[in-house]
Amino acid sequence: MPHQPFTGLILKKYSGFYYVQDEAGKIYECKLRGKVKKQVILTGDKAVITPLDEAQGILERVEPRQNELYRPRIANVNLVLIVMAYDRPEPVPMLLDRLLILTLHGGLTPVMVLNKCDLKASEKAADIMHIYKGLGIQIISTSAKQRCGLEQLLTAIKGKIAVFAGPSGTGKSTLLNNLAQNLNIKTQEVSNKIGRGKHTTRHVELHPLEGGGWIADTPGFSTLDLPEDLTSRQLGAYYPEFAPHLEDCRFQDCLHYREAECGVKEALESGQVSGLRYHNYVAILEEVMRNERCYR
Ligand SMILES: Nc1nc2c(ncn2[C@@H]2O[C@H](COP(=O)(O)OP(=O)(O)OP(=O)(O)O)[C@@H](O)[C@H]2O)c(=O)[nH]1
Ligand SMILES: [Mg+2]
Ligand SMILES: [Zn+2]
Repeated sequence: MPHQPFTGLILKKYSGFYYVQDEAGKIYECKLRGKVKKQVILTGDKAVITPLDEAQGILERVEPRQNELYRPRIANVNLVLIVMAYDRPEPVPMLLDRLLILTLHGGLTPVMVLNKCDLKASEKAADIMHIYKGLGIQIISTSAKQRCGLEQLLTAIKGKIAVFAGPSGTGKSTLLNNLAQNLNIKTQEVSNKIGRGKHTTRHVELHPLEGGGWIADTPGFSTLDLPEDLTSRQLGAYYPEFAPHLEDCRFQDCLHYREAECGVKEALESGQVSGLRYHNYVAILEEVMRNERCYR
């Protein structure tokens, strides 16, 4: 019987081979059809392949991608798991806000993962749970150590391509190892055969999870620099708690900064908008405005 082409997901590239997973979870080691060679093909791309046998195929072409992260270079990510810890290290709200802005500005969905729930929540972690609960962002408490909350995390990732983000030491690698206990054996065999350490280039790999969904093995954002194209006018949109108060701003283009008669600042006074969030907003706004003055 001839093998029919199908569309699968590129889990990784390695030495001229592309590892493409079909809907049933089977992975094919693929070479490129000669004519597609000039195209940039990324981990996360959806690719049409023609199987040669049960384990090998020819990559015919890639489908247009939804989006692309640059560092790491990976296509079609739609979920960012922002990992903070209950303690050790204490969460840093400013980092959290910057990661949320990077995620939302990239058109991706954030999920906050508060790991190490086996530890007593630090003051900052308690603040964060309280403040961010009202923002419409899903928050999942986990302990990679005690294997708690992992089911919920798997449910959030289901059907999605996810990357981790967050400060060092919060447990991203430990979470990945625990989630990927269900790692497709074939992928593991492949990576064992390849071995690591010989090659300095880090290849981005997507790990298929049980129940569907994939997670990348490298953090989604390698820098906390604000997006280059972020404008001061856009910033407020990434603070969803401002939205109900915008109609009380006198100026339509209010930046909620030095303007008089500002609904957001009134909400800050009355405690409806968190001081911590507002102060982060102002600090980030000033940074964006400095960049605007320098480069535009
Ligand atoms: N108590 C506790 N410790 C944890 C948990 N998860 C991870 N750790 C520990 O936290 C430390 C850092 O974990 P990693 O997984 O290396 O953290 P990471 O986020 O990958 O850090 P980077 O790779 O530096 O960004 C390790 O000593 C882990 O054993 C947890 O749920 N509870
Ligand atoms: Mg790590
Ligand atoms: Zn305002």
